[in-house]
Amino acid sequence: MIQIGLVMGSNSDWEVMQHAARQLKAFGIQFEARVVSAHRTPDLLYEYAESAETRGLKAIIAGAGGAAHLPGMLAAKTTVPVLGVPVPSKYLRGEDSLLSIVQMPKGIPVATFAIGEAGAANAGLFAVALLANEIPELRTKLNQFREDQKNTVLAMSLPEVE
Ligand code: RP5
Repeated sequence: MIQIGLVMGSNSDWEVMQHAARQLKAFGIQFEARVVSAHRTPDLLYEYAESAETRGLKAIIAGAGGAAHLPGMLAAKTTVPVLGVPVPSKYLRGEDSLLSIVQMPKGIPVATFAIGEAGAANAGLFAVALLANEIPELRTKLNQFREDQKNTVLAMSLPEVE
């Protein structure tokens, strides 16, 4: 059963949003990846958000660039948690996307992540953590991921000064 929705405003967002998909896949999470544009396919956005709960989605990761209203509009139409990822934009490097996602007025929350790849990957990891509340094996995997990451850093060395 599909647990996580991964949506983005355009296929041009995939380069960034694939980093969320990679994390979900690494943890064996079933997800669906779709292009849903807030301003170009608003009816599809409504339909997607309205059916999210009955379709069993536990969270929706939504990435968009520019005036990035996709995560906020999804959140307006469902109480399934929405994780927003600001995708870097051409002229303002995603600062516009970040501000339009993070500055939600009181009442409709969107959990907002960093601009770009790190934000997409962390949104994926956050979705895993949400699911791990109900799935102990996932919690074990997540702890192992942290352990491996720690050991990678502990094994880091720096060059000698000449
Ligand atoms: C937004 O506009 C998308 O999320 C994308 O980041 C940006 C550009 O879209 P394209 O012109 O590449 O389709 O809707």
